[in-house]
Amino acid sequence: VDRTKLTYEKREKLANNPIAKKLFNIMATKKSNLCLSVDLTSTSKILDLLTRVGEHICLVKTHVDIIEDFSESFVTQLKQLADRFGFLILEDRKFADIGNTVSLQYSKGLYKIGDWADCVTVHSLPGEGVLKAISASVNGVSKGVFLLAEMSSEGNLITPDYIEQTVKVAAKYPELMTGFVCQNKKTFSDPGLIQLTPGVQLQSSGDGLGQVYNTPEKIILENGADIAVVGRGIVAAKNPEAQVVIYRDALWKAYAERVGA
Ligand code: 5IU
Repeated sequence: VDRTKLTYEKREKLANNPIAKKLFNIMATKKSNLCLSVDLTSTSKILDLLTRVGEHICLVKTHVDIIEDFSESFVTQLKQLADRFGFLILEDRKFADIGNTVSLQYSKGLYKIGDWADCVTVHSLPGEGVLKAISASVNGVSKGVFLLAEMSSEGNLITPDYIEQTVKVAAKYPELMTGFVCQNKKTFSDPGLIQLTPGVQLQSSGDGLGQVYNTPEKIILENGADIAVVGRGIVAAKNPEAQVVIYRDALWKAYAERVGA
């Protein structure tokens, strides 16, 4: 079967990873397949934006290492907003080291990512030791991984063989795998996994630094995305509250058309 024709409700039942189940459930309940990438460097700006747009998103994506005033109180407040508005937290850390180092980066240091992030992004480049390490670190707590199978940036070095091997290795970790970060429908077929697709914007086709943008319609209807990641399209808009609704509606409409709802 074509996974992209199934509803999020159906796919919730097919997911093995508890975070994937929760995400499918949140999407269906909130009618939102929008992930906001809050690439801001101040905690008050992040918290303020999320207070204003949190009701419209299913997931927030953070880059905790760009924040200049990170604190434990920020994490507490972020989690409170996630509970209040019903969205999950994805730390886009793109782990890419040997397993032992990744388990330290996941659990230790200033950020203790494993304590608060529901899911994280991981490169398959180092081999399956990365997934083994995170599996061991989560210790029975419900956590998830989005494995990078493709990138949105121009000239990235990922090859068809790399993509194929990435999908193969992921199949060994069904309890941990929330989904793939990828750009194409054909990249994987398991309906219990989520396709997270960045590089989405209505007003431009690139950023001059290699980012490539597609429209909400293209990534949902043609490219098979389940969740769209939007950063500057909303964050840098004059009126983020208005933009978030525009993106949310466009993405949901495309999904509804795709599943024939
Ligand atoms: N991001 C990408 N492309 C990728 C991956 C991650 O853009 O292939 I993997 C991240 C980078 C940034 C966000 O945090 O997604 C996109 O932000 P903009 O919508 O502002 O370009």
